[in-house]
Amino acid sequence: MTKRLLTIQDLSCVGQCSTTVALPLVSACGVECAVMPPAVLSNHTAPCFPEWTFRDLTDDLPRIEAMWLKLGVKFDAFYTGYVCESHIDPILSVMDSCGRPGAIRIVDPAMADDGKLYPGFAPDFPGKMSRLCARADYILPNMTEAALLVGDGPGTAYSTPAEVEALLGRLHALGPANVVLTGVSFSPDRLGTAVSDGHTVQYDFNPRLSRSFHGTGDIFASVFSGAVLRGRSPVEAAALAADIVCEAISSTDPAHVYGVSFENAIPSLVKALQGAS
Ligand code: PXL
Repeated sequence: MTKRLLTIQDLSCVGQCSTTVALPLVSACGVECAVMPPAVLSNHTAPCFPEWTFRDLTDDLPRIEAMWLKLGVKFDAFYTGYVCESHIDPILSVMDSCGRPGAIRIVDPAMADDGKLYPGFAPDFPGKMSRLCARADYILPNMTEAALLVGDGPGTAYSTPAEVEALLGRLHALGPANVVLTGVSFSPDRLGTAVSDGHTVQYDFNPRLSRSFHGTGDIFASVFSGAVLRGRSPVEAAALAADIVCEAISSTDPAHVYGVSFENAIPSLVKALQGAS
């Protein structure tokens, strides 16, 4: 039976991030993707868009959950991304009430990148996000998010295996069963992931691309989530997600400034998971 995943992250109408990335990519993995957008924005908040509208839907979340309980709607997995403080308790509630037995919780603590919190998040927000991370089967922080979650400065560099593995240990201490850390690099020409189950750390690297784009974390998290639900191991899922991010970046026209043309990588993604369980 096709697995059903609920993604909980904003709906940015334009910008190729969050829900507009998760829906097509999770679907391309062969997994049903339901959505619960806790906020609607005109566009994302990265510097290429100096302004945005924001409609908060916090009050709708318990009503949606109550209707799903009434209708008996259940999910095999939850995947959360960019959310605000007021969304965290409603998210924990829907995870507790609407999961099938053994439902997987994947938390992308999307709140920062390149040494900075995203606009609009207060300096204490990482402490709030750690409440979601504590209850996760998988957390998928980038380096900036990982530093903030453990209480280090956002620009802290972890550039040796010993430093990365100490960081992973501190992330596990927050409570998640598995940590998938992105943006790991021990040499200028390679960038990759570290996947830790609390006992073993496995690394995967790709050549570093000279261009960086907004929204790559959402592509990574969406493909990782879909691939895990299709039976891939966490290490395989992280490697596939990184490959799809690289293909998407390489195929994006440099004039396309606000996101990544991930659509170009969908055929490879479908092919990679063909015949998966
Ligand atoms: O890609 C993360 C993200 C999601 N949603 C919104 C954002 C960002 C990053 O800036 O602004 C609204």
